[in-house]
Amino acid sequence: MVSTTLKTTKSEEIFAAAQKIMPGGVSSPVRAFKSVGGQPIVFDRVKGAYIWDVDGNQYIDYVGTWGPAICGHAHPDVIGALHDALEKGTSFGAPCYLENVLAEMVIDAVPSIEMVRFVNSGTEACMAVLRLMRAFTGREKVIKFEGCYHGHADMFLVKAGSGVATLGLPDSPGVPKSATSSTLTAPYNDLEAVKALFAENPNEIAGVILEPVVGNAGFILPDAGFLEGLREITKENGALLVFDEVMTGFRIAYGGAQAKFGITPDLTTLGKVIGGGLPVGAYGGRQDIMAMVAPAGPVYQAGTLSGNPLAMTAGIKTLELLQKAGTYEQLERVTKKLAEGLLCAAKETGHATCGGSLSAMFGMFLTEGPVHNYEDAKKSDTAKFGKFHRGMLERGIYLAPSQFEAGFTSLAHTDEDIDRTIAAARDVFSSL
Ligand code: HOZ
Repeated sequence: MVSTTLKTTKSEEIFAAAQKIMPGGVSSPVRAFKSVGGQPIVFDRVKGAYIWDVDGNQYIDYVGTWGPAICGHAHPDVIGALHDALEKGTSFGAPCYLENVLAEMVIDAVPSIEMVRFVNSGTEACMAVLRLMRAFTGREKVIKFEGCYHGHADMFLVKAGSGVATLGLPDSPGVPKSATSSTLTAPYNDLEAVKALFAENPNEIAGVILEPVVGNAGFILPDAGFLEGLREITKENGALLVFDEVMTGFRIAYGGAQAKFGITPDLTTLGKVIGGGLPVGAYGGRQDIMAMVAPAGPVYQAGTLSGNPLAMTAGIKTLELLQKAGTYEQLERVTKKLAEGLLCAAKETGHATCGGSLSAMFGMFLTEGPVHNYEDAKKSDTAKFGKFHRGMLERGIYLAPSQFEAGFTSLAHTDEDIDRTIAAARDVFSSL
């Protein structure tokens, strides 16, 4: 679909050149816009709640670099701290006091985390946590949920969300059967399916990993009792419960979804917000489990850039900003207003829709709903979503280019931004 009102000549030129030198023209699949049609815009700069593309168009941003920009893009305090840190060097590959500072902040905030290891991405954190789950329990099998995404490591590319769901890909070629033969799957929000897997695999399941609020199959909330049920079932079976809070950590609440819902897993993975926009991941949890990680214990995991001083600096400053009074109330209020406004705009113009928000995360499916799991999410009208996405882009609103990704707000989004977004949605829905 070619845009009629948006001038994107430079974006088109750059993306055409990119496609000749990088697979699909991108460094990560979803941003290529393949599922929504049209070409991606090429970013020039970001600030607060806004993006400017290389053609000079301005957009209100609801992707927030896929989660990290919770304080708004290029927050002056984060940029200032980074300037100072840059003067001291860009990478140490050696212990650095900033790691202690961020580790203590994470341990203070996240109920399950007594010790933490920093890595460079959410994918790395999930890979490492799986090895640790297996080492600690002496068991190989793991349960994940359909549509949940835990990075692109072999063992997790089974019925995965995010780009795999967006592009409608089968489980990826190149992943050996042996890598996924121990990965069991269940529908999200289905405790009976989880109980059945434990019954069929007695004393073989190391643990259950999930997004406590799903963001990678679109925005899906856990049903009442689901997280509690998983906590009970894993305990009863001597298995570990792992929350992948790469998206939800410091976003759903300062202590993550586990603090919001009052359910404490054994281990947690983090990313995005704790890096303040620089590449970071982390995994942490019970001290007796984390003590198995090398060099304290035998479970190997390493990284040259792990604990990088710039990433630690951006993370520390971002968490400091989030600690200010009223932060999460503001995020909750603005996001609720946005989600309710979008749903209302769709319904009043005759489009089936469902969705909602929690703190600074939101989503809308173009189906009657309700959506409790990935099968429900797949009933969405993705062709209509593509048209909606393009219409919003043409009106200066940048949404995740996939029906199967959650949306993110920030402290920089104003009521005026939200009003403009809802008005644009009403206009687009009226035209569909
Ligand atoms: N994991 C990101 C979305 N959940 C990837 C986005 C991208 O492909 O750019």
